[in-house]
Amino acid sequence: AFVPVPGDRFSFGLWTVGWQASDPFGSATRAPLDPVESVHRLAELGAYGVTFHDDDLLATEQDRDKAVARFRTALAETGLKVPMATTNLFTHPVFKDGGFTSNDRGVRRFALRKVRRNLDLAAELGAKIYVLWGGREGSESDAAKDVRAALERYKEALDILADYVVSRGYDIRFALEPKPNEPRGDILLPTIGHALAFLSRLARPERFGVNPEVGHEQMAGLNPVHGVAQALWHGKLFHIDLNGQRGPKFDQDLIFGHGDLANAFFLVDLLEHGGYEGPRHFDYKPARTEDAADVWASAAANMRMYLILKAKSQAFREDREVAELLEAARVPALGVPTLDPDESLDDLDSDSFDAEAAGERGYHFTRLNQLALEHLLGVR
Ligand code: 3MF
Ligand code: MG
Ligand code: MG
Ligand code: MG
Repeated sequence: AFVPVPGDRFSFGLWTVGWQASDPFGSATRAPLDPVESVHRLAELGAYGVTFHDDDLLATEQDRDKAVARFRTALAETGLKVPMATTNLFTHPVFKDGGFTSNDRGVRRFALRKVRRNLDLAAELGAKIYVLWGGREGSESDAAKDVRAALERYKEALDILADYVVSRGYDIRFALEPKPNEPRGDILLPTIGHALAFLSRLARPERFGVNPEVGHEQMAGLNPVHGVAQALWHGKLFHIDLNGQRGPKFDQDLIFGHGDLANAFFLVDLLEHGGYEGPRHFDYKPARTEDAADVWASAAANMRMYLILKAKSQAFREDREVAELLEAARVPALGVPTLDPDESLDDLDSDSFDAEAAGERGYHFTRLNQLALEHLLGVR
């Protein structure tokens, strides 16, 4: 049980297993990983897909053409798919004040050129989603950035990229990835809500959705289950970055479920029953303490954890006592429209509703939550 197969649609970024574990206070603890090895290892572990930033392909082979050719061969040998690709607009010093929203116009033009080149490759490799994480689109000082101008330039860049994709006939949609801070003090589009509001102002809003990351919402003190549910409600959950985080602190990128486990349980329940059909993408970092072999144990742990939580969520839903408690808690009743189709606000004047009695009635959410946690703990 809990053995992943490609049908589970698990995917990993090359930058996850390939992270060499350098952090602001310490140098790398692991050697660079050949993307070809990552593709083979991930396929052996039962993954469905691999994703990449343009620069990830160059980890061990500096010649881009050769690197791409070797990557393609590995994909063909393993059957691994490329459901998503993205651009690194954050590592090189040129992007220290951002890419699309750098105060330097030359940098903004360079950033667009870098994205275009990788978009072409993404289309060739069959990617359907292109993620845009604006890691350095932000500031440390409010004097340094005209936020309204920055949003205007952000929109300009995304409108240009959407036009490009349409003009080339690419079957690609974009997913904005929110993050509140790190590496910048404040990052533009810090949460799912900000991103959803922003994308509605783009010239081709239908081409844009979000790629929420579990830990990024938790860094902002927010509940990813609520944010992801809202993205689903808007029809905008194009992709997702699954990982773990323990409260509002630096971006931990723990293994999925190794942060807030109860939150991970309800997120899996939402993804499995809320109509999300995209890949289950892990954006985690193997801990800095781990060696080259541990990396693969950590990759496997993400998928195993998801499958365990999926089974637990299924058992929770099939439990008769849970069904009764859901009913008692009036959870299904929230699906009923508040007015009948032929009613208007005036008709409520004749309602005989007893507010005192309703105010005294309990919702029994405690028993429901306890049952969910008991399923999670495996005692039911
Ligand atoms: C940083 C991230 C990014 C994005 C990636 C786009 C390096 O916190 O989450 O990973 O996910 O750039 O997919
Ligand atoms: Mg993260
Ligand atoms: Mg991240
Ligand atoms: Mg991410």
